[in-house]
Amino acid sequence: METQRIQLPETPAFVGATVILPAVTETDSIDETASILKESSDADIAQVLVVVCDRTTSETMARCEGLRSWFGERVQIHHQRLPFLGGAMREAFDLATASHVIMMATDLETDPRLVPAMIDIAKQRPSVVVTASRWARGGGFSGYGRVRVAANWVFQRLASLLYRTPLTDATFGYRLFPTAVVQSIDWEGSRHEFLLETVLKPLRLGVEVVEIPTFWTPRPDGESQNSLATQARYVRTLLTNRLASPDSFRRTLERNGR
Ligand SMILES: Nc1nc2c(ncn2[C@@H]2O[C@H](COP(=O)(O)OP(=O)(O)OP(=O)(O)O)[C@@H](O)[C@H]2O)c(=O)[nH]1
Ligand SMILES: [Mg+2]
Repeated sequence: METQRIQLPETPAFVGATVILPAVTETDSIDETASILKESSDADIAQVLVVVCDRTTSETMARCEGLRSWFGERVQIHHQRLPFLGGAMREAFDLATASHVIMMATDLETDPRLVPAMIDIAKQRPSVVVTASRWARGGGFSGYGRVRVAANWVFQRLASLLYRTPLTDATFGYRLFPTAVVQSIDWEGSRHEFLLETVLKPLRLGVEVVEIPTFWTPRPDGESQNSLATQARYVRTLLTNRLASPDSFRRTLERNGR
């Protein structure tokens, strides 16, 4: 058996977006997300990829089904096999069919009103990753807690130093990617540290990442699935992705040498 590393392909144009919506306990915030996306970006959304898990409540499930009233046949509800948020996103990346994929949440912490700005950048520069930053000028936090904001700032400075990047928010899981890029990378993270990995690996592979400011406000309903123990995993993700050879981030294709 021969193996071959996948080259990062070019993305010549924005053709449409796959919006990934992971859901566990959200209710009204799913409807509000849908309403904002429909109003602002309907023509650009080709696929709405909802990811649910065993812990997704029946009320949340019903709201996810209700997305069909907004987006019709474009909605696909996927029940994840791999566990946790990283597992949800990794499976969604492989199911995405549009030219670009938007990784976001259904708890309104990833402001859906930013989607048109992300797509505008993708239309002009289809090969770049667009990432939302709470630390960029014009962004910010409300209700995040002083200690958490301080710890987040220290971590962001460390990320920026280690990866030699002017980007200001490595941990926020709100990004647009060329689909071909995410499908060419060998992802590892299983929990929320995966969100960090999604900027570190593209950066080390030389993909251009541009950021736009966003303001973070806490979720209006449902519960966070992120814990302190999960956040401790971010340090390991930051270090291992810095030390590894970027070539090892590319997926391998197994080929029969016949
Ligand atoms: N399908 C699926 N969705 C998940 C899982 N864990 C979290 N999510 C969803 O992913 C989104 C972000 O998760 P949160 O737990 O709010 O994480 P976070 O916003 O990064 O962390 P906090 O700042 O603590 O809220 C939400 O829409 C969750 O419902 C999971 O294991 N499976
Ligand atoms: Mg959240």
